[in-house]
Amino acid sequence: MSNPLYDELFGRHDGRAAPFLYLEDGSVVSYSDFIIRAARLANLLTQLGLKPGDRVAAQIGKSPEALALYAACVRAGLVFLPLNTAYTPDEVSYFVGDSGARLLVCDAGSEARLGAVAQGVGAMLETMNDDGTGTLTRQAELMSPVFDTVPRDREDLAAFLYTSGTTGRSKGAMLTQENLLSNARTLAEHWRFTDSDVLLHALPIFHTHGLFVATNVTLVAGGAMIFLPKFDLETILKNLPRATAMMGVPTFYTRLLDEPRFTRELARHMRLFISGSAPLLSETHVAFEKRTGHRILERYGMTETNMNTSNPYDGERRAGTVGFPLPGVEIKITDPATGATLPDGKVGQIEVRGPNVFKGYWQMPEKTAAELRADGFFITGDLGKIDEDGYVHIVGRNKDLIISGGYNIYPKEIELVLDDQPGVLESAVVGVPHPDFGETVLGVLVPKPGEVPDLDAIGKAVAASLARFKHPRKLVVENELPRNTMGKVQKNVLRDRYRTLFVPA
Ligand code: MCA
Ligand code: AMP
Repeated sequence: MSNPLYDELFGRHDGRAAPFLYLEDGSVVSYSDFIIRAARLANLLTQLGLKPGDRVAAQIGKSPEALALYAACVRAGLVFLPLNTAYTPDEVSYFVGDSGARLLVCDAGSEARLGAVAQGVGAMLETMNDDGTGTLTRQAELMSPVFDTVPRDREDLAAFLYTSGTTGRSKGAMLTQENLLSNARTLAEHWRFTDSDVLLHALPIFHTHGLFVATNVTLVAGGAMIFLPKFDLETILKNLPRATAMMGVPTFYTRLLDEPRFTRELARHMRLFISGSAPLLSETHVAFEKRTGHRILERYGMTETNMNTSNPYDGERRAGTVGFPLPGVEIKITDPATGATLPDGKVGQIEVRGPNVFKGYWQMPEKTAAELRADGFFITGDLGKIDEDGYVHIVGRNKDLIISGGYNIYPKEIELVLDDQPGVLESAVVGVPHPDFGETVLGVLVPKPGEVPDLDAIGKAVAASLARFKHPRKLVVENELPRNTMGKVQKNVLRDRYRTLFVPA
């Protein structure tokens, strides 16, 4: 028996001298070197006592070793659980506890704080720093570069990715080998990736976009990546002439357009710019084409489903749309009340079915049943329509979600913290337009009668428990929240009221 995901993404590159990663310091990691690093790590993980199916949680920076840890988990049949490096120990504690992770990997600077977290749930703790050093790498160096790949079935779990929910409690999306592999193959073919491609990779590798789209597509095609720790404009400008493709969130593209040194000449060698994770404004699409001659290819996906739709490679890349369902993926628009399929042109909830759709939420059968229908269609929570030419348009969300710079933020999670603060009767958190992040977080507080909430102290309390990107950029006080006749808070009224807070009207 084989290990389809390992064999196709990594195994077939064994011994290949071709470059895989170009690093910022000028060094290059070849495929063969990468496979050896991953094999040593796989040996170590096995020696630590981890068994196929065990979860490995990793809150680590972006390095070749971090990527090798992902490959090692796939090879050893372990479930990889990457975590946003911005998460606080409180947040990490929930993910590690809920997933039952047997190993937590973090950087040495977080060891003291996360040691208690790991101990609390009986997980082992090892370190891996931003530069790839740490206890895990040190021990791995002593291991054999040969490892017997653990056989896996396509339906076996390969990864957990946590995604927040409207109730404020994050859910572990269980992704199988087949989910990841089918999508990577489809995308590589659809976007024409080959072993001549060099992808400019400036996304984080703890989310679907940077790990399963950008990295897996490169691996399937056998290409290389310019592997940058983060999106830094200067570094991007410097590296663009060496790249053939880039994937990014809309903020990448608006930041590039704000920079006069980003010219047609600089983008001349590029074959493809892809955008996703948040809506790309039509204006950005148009301005980008005017500046560079390239039409950004927008696609649409989710943590639970990987990628669902994409604009065409050869045909018209239509601004303001997310293109067509990918080969093998079905999309339908349904009535949120009845679930009945709606005709083209009508707005409803977007549902998706295909080999890309996840297996369910870890240990949450009710939530799984509520979103994943028995016939295999997943209710995305996005609202959209299909136009007369078959292009899918996303027109809104049927879920209370803010997307800031490509990061998802569920207001409920922040409201729960705000509601707990002294002097606060209730709160509402909404997303308002932001010139750099697309949307940003605004917290609206209603004081208890006769009390004046201390906004500074509230800001500190939020900072102690939630990741920085979730913090409200501003807190405002209102006497009461607007409600409809059913008593439900009208967030649209608040969004309208504050829509010019960060962008002039
Ligand atoms: C950083 N900060 C943010 C964000 N990122 N605040 C709100 N939203 C953010 N996205 C904080 C920083 O901690 C910092 O705090 C301050 O904002 C300004 O930081 P700055 O230096 O401007 O930010 P940056 O480091 O340049 O990061 C911005 C970024 C980054 C490049 C847009 O957020 C990013 O790489 N986003 C990509 C996220 C992503 O990969 N999403 C895909 C999810 P302070 O002021 O205190 O210093 S997967 C997905 O959505 C689906 C499946 C899909 O379809 O792809
Ligand atoms: P996540 O939970 O991080 O997987 O984010 C998935 C959500 O991001 C989707 O449900 C959409 O709301 C949003 N999204 C992803 N790609 C796009 C896009 N191209 N346009 C608009 N929204 C998008």
